[in-house]
Amino acid sequence: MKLFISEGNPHCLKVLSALGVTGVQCDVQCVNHEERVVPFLSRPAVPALLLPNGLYLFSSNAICRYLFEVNGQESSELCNQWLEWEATDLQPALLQALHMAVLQGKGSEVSKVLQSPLNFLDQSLGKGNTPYLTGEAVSVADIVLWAALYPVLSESSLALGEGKSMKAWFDRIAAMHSCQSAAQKVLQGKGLQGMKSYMQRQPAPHSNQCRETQPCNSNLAECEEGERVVSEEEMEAAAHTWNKGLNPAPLDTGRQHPILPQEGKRNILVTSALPYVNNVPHLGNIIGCVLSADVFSRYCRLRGWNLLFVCGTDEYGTATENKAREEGLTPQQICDKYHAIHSGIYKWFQIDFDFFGRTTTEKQTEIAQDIFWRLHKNGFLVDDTVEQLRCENCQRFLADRFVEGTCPHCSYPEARGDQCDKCGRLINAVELREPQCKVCRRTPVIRSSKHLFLDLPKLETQLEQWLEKSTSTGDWTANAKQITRSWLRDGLKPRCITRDLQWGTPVPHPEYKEKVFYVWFDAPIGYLSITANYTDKWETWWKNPQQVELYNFMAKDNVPFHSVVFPCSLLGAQDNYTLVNNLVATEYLNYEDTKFSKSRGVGVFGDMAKDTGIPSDVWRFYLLYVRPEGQDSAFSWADMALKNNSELLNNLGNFINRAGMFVTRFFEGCVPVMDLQQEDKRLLALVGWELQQYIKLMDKVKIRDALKHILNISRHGNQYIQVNEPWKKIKGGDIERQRAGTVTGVSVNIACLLSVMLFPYMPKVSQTIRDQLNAPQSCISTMLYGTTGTFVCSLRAGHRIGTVSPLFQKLEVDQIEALKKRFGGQQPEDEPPKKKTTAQKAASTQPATVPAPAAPAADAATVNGVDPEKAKQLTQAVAEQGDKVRALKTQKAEKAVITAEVTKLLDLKKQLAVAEGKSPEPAPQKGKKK
Ligand code: B3M
Ligand code: ZN
Repeated sequence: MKLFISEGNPHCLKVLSALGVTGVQCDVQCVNHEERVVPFLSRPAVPALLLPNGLYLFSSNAICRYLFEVNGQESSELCNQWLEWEATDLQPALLQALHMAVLQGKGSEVSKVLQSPLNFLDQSLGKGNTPYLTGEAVSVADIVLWAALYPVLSESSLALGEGKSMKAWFDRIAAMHSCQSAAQKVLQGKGLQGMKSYMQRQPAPHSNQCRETQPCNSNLAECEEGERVVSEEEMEAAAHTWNKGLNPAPLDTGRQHPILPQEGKRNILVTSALPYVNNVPHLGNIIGCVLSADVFSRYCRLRGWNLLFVCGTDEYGTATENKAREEGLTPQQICDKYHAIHSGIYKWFQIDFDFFGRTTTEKQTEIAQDIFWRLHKNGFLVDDTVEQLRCENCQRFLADRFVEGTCPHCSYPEARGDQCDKCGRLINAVELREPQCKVCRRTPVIRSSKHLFLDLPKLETQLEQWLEKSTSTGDWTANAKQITRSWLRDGLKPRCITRDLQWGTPVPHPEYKEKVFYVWFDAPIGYLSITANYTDKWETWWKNPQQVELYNFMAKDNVPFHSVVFPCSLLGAQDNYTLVNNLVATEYLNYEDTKFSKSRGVGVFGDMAKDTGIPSDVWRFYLLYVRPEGQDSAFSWADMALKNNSELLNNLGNFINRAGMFVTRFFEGCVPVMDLQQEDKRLLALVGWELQQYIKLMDKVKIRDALKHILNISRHGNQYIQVNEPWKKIKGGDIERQRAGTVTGVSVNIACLLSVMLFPYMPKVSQTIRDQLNAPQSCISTMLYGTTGTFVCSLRAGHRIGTVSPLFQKLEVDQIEALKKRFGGQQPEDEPPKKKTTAQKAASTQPATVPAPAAPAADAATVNGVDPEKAKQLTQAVAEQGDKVRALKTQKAEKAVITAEVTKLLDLKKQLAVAEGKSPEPAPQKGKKK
């Protein structure tokens, strides 16, 4: 028997799960989506099962049923009924939902499409009161439904699966090992994104699908753009609000430093992960923390909340020492140099910190040592002796990634200090045979050294209680919750907080005089010390959980340190610290179809963005438009040009410019009198609704989703202008001219509203619009109204606007091509490609999500099996896969997942060896590497 599957195909998830659960013996072959496995079918059909007698099954439910039957489990009538329901009722809705989420970026609207089938499932499970759909044991119906729903229910950003019974059922099946590994195999750990290429090949679902299964009512968003039905009541309410005008008590925009918590106000403390000082941040780093935190901070200030936004460079640690060695400077000089570079970059990106500090300050020493002594006094530190490798030549202890040697298990000569890339086993650096210092290649010696450990097991219960509260009352992104859960699930172990280094905060304990704090113990304390360098009253923020709401922004690899380790330090120190209430973690941003890499010169780094000639606001817009919110995403030049030209220029800019130009040309620069008709009121209601969605999403830090609602407003506006043709009506009789006036007046007010909504995303453009409209300062109070925000007339009849000019410029194809070439990672022609050290490779932090290239095929470029082009690709793939493996470990992913990725890595290495003309097996002797 042979089962044919294709990657990213949700139906294959069903059959692979069924295969795993039943344990039926069967070969599995992965093919392209287009592969014609079943020769007599007019269209390709995957999955397909070739039976021993040469016949085929090619519908996923039939295959699953067959596998269960082979295993002696005939399906019951109830079971068949569920399978029918899945195929006829659930599948069309799922197809529509996946289409929206995967291809249209409308993840936030998926719940409308799936609500009714999910409710049905939940209720049925609730009524049945059995663990599985058909009783006490798992049946083919459970597997089929689980697999069908897995892509959407496991994606927590879609916010589905609220039904308790359904959730319990789903988790029960998800816990089965065979289902997990099937999901990993099909979606490759990429979530919905893993289905993209499959979805692109599917016919678009009927757009009126959701109409049929579930009629839209006015509380629901449109199923398609512009289709939202607005009720009479909504229209009247919108017109009423509009007429009320702006609240005379405007938002106080002046910021008085130092900002301190205020009684009776919402006091929000925002941090973004402290960027490592020893590197220039790339776009992925920028969107992951500082830019996201900036947008949210700007939004909160618009809402009138009292907010402090702090950040700074993370300056201590081995990486800084190494950089100093590389550049021939002292660590302090490196920090000074790069701190200035970071500041410059963030300034250019208009990151509006209240304070941007650094971790190498006296306050840092003071506060870190205070926390240390408290932990010590409270009995949360334990000591232990650790054997470590020390290079006497370099005079330092070697961190795992700075040592290499022969694997004690498989004798692979290039094993790293933490793991062997050949056999995949984890290694303790001191177990390596013939270890070498990677810097000088001498042999290090084993030294034992006493270290201090934070007793996490002792703090675990306290931590869990606090987590329970924080995650249920605050906004934690799904990945943050999941990563934290998996750390706790594996049980906490004591963590070493000291290091044998010089460049760090000194450990004050007399027995550990020579040591410094480990960076991940020290760095988060930076948030406190940076605030302390901003104001003496820093404790009013950091020791004030009753009054302060803390938001931490970061990329997902930083999560465990912010959700487990640092909170444990603070809990153990027992000084009423403010702990994180909202943990906002992004996924990864890739660069085109690869990842950012300094060493390969791939990608745009913070300092280069300004040299592209593209304005900072446009950079911000695009990065926020593709913000890896809920799933990985990619920066793409072509897409950036497309979004600039379609969304900014043709949609947003065009609308705002037209509105202003009509006032200038037809009404001598003064806002005309507006006499609202049904059609105008309908637009006010639509705009008001989009504004409310924007606010709802922003309140939940769904920054990317909220941006789409701004663009929806200008789309409504453009349509409104297009239908009403004020440029024609202005030439007509009185009634027509008045109509032109109303349309112009309403439009220019929408433009004004847009300027405010844009403020968090594009601060300069926002200001430019308000300048062009000569808008009153009070207009930025729009979001102060209640909790939902309202759209009011802020530019009244008679208001004189300023000079209107275009806001955006087209990005031309050749311009983009040139930029793409410049940042694409091509080595300059005259310079031979540099061979990277493994340390450099290991230093790049973003895990890749790039699929490994297919096995090398002999082609014209291949000479004696040596294929330089392929080798280049594979070198990259190996580096990326290596990073991926490391990242999974950092995130403490499932062992099976890690093993699968390690297997891939080893396979890629073999392919690379072949492409380089070497033997795929590691060389028998070590020592050749340099
Ligand atoms: N510097 C890691 C990073 O930038 C680290 C963050 C510290 S936050 C306290 O990914
Ligand atoms: Zn050395």
